[in-house]
Amino acid sequence: MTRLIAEQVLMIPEKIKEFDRELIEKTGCSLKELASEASGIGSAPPKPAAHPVAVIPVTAGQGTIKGFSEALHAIAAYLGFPAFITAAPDVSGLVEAYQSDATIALMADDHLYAAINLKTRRATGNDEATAKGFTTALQKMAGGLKGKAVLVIGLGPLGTAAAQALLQEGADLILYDLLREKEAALLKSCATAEQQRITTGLTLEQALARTHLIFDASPGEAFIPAAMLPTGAIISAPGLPLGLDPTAAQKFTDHLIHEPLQIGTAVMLFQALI
Ligand code: 2YJ
Repeated sequence: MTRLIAEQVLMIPEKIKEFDRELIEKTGCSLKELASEASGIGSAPPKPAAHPVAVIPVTAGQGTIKGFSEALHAIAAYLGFPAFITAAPDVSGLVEAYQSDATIALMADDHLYAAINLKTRRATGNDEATAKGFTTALQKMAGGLKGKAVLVIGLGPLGTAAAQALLQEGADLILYDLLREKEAALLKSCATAEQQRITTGLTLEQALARTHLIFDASPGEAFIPAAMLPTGAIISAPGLPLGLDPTAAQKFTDHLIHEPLQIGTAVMLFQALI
């Protein structure tokens, strides 16, 4: 995931209810239900109220992002976790999290955003959690993915994790990356049975002509015009910024999930409880 910027996260606390309402409209699932299902927590209902979450600001690298810790706090609190932002950042914040008896520490530097269960030592990363959450969202919007072709655009860590999650859901894959060698590398890393369910080497236009199910994990901005998208397109788009151009985003808004932090964070928190 590209480094977030303040404008992408500042409104999350005040818009979280509205976000959840829209998510329910589009997927039939609330954030809590979606994250619970995507995390694989199974039938045991998660009990967030019993697990305090410490959000630890991290000043390493390019430093803190205005509104980032507040956004994580708002997401955790919305899901029912007793959440707090540590008074001190970094190592002192981690000590504070332990001393406050927090179950989960949430923190991110410029390379990794992780949730760590301080009691069980289970650590979960944002890429895998985001891939799982947006795959579940796509599956809900599409009414299932088994045997259906999904185009994965952008094969960085998030797109690669998405490809794995989609294969697990039984989808067939069309892989696309501007760096074409990434398609071949990902194909090669898959088991033989899975390779038979994967298509590579198409242009973006050819790929979009073959399926209406799209997972946009690319960091490219506005390179997909409305005219390139098939009728009935359904798009899960955790990639930042959005690959669809503004007209396309408007046209497909009812079948488009695109947000910077909510779904991934929610899945990380539930995965950390397993
Ligand atoms: O605590 C803070 O405010 C900052 N240290 C947050 C940094 C947030 N990190 C990012 O946006 C990185 N892109 C995280 C990479 C996650 C990999 N998926």
